Amino acid sequence: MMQLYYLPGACSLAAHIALEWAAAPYEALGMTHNALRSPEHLALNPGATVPLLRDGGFLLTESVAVLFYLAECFPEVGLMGEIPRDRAETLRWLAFMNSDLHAAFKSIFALKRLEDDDPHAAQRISPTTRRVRGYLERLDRQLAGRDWLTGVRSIADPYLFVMFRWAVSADIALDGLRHLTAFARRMYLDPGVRAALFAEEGLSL
Ligand SMILES: N[C@@H](CCC(=O)N[C@@H](CS)C(=O)NCC(=O)O)C(=O)O
Repeated sequence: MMQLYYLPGACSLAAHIALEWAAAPYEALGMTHNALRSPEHLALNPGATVPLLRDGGFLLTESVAVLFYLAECFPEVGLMGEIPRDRAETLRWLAFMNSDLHAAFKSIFALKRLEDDDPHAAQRISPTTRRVRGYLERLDRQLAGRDWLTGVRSIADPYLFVMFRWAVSADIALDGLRHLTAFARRMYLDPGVRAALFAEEGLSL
């Protein structure tokens, strides 16, 4: 049985949802920041990050790789796309979110942690916040007329859902992003999403 190591609400939530969508037999192991840095865990996962997926002797990190692996292991669920162009679209949006949006959120959250002690931190948040808002506008435009980011449900969707939740927790203005907020509402009603959220945060909505 696969094991997913996660931090509640972190990027690992995307893999958690993908496991639910795949109806895969799996075990979700909730971690803490300290537990990730324990010597036993560092021996498995020297980067001390989630998601970490364990499949027998195979240990895999990096959200995009973990999501891709899950889509490949459960091809009947069709979470990657059928034809090369659909699969490329899935990777296009995953790459955009992982390298641009996720990275920008990381700086916002790091600056917010400094905000109380460092007067410059607050000033440095605004440009990154504007950049994130621009990325979200791009995602919103892509979702116009589509229920899912690429047009069909894929592993890009749970990643987008995590990015949406981070936007809410980072107080990014979401006004006017009606396609994105409608997408998030649909995701909150999805049984797989609800199961993963319930396991991670005890949220039933
Ligand atoms: N490039 C990695 C980044 C993973 C990452 O930064 N994960 C964060 C949570 S979203 C983490 O594990 N942080 C460790 C910690 O906060 O202690 C990926 O895309 O999976």
